[in-house]
Amino acid sequence: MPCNMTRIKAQRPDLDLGLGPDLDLGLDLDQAAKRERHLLRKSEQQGVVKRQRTTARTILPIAIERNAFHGAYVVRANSRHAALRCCIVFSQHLTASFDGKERTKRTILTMARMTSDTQSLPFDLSEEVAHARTQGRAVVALESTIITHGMPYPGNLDMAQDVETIIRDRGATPATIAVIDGRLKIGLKSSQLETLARTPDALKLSRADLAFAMVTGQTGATTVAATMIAAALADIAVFATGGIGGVHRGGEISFDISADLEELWRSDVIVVCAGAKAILDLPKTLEVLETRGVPVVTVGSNRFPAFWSRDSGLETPLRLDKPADIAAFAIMRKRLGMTGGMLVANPIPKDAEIPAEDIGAAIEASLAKADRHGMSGKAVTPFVLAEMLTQTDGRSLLANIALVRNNAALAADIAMTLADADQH
Ligand code: PSU
Ligand code: MN
Repeated sequence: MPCNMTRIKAQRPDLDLGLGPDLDLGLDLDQAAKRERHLLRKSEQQGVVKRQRTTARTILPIAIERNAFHGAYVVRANSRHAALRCCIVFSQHLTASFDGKERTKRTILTMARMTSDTQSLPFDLSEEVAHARTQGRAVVALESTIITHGMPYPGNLDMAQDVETIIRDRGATPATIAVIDGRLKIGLKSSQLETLARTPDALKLSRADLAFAMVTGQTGATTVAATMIAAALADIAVFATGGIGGVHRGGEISFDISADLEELWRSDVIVVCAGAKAILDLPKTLEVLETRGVPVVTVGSNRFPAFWSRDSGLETPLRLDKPADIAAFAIMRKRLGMTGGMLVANPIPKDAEIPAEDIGAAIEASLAKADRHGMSGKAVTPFVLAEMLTQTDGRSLLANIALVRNNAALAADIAMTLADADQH
């Protein structure tokens, strides 16, 4: 979106809007205007391709969203300069679409606060994601631990690429999240995705160590918990994964309870999964979610699914069958002022499932082996998943891929409905 300096000046009174002296946007308009003019001149001299590049880096990492889901306009910027662009475009947008002065005031104050808070956000939006934001398009977050610690190469890469394609085909934009060389990435370029899929020693990052990887400049994959944190930070409302972590069998003795559960009640993200893995203690997992007030909604079934199998033998706490109903549920929670995420359980497609009676022995054997090897902490889940692959002769992997694809499609549909609701 090229910027016209004359218009900036003309628009400046809109930023005041009779709000009085308490509003200090803290922006050096003249300085930013000079820089903007310089960039535009430079990019014009360098031709169209270069111009796009400049645009993407300097202007696109901003987003102005009329975000009903978050109850207010949200302004994102990765620099002071971009923040200024935000304010300008935003003010044009405001005059076009709003007349309620109170709302306008609140919005501008929020904007001003965010402008100073977000001078340098510690994450990078991929060009694709940044572009989607400026267009108000739906974005779906994807985790990366499933790539580095959940499946072997090259199946993991195929899965990761497929899932992104499925999301794009449904009109939404995928944002695979990971930390690369200390930078939190919201959306990966295909070359980055490929490199990550081939990095078996990437860290497995959860709430405890996300920031650690960033300050030590390391590369790591985000679990459900860390992906939720990143998605919430980047205002991505929907996230697709395979299965969440939960209370492990024997958790009452080992105290092994995934940080995913804690995050589900903390971060405002809708997590679409195929239930929790049957290697866990599912009744206890549901109890924790119930205690923490996390809605658990199964799609199209009265039974909570168990990842590889459609039926865990447990009743689902809640059931909704349509993406639009799930979106409406999330919006109503927001309107009631509720924070925290929700879990959408999407049973694996029938033709891909491994019935519970077929997989039970493999689970027992894998858990016993983890025990014999004295596995603990974050190593448990990757170990058991890898062991399941051997125990089922690769069948668990095929099922895993099928269910992630299925979840990506549903997440995209939910995100599209939410984005649509935001436009109205
Ligand atoms: N489900 C999969 N494969 C995985 C995981 C889940 O099919 O690799 C990962 C997710 O990233 C999840 C993590 O957040 O395992 C949970 O690990 P833990 O149990 O250590 O919290
Ligand atoms: Mn654990």
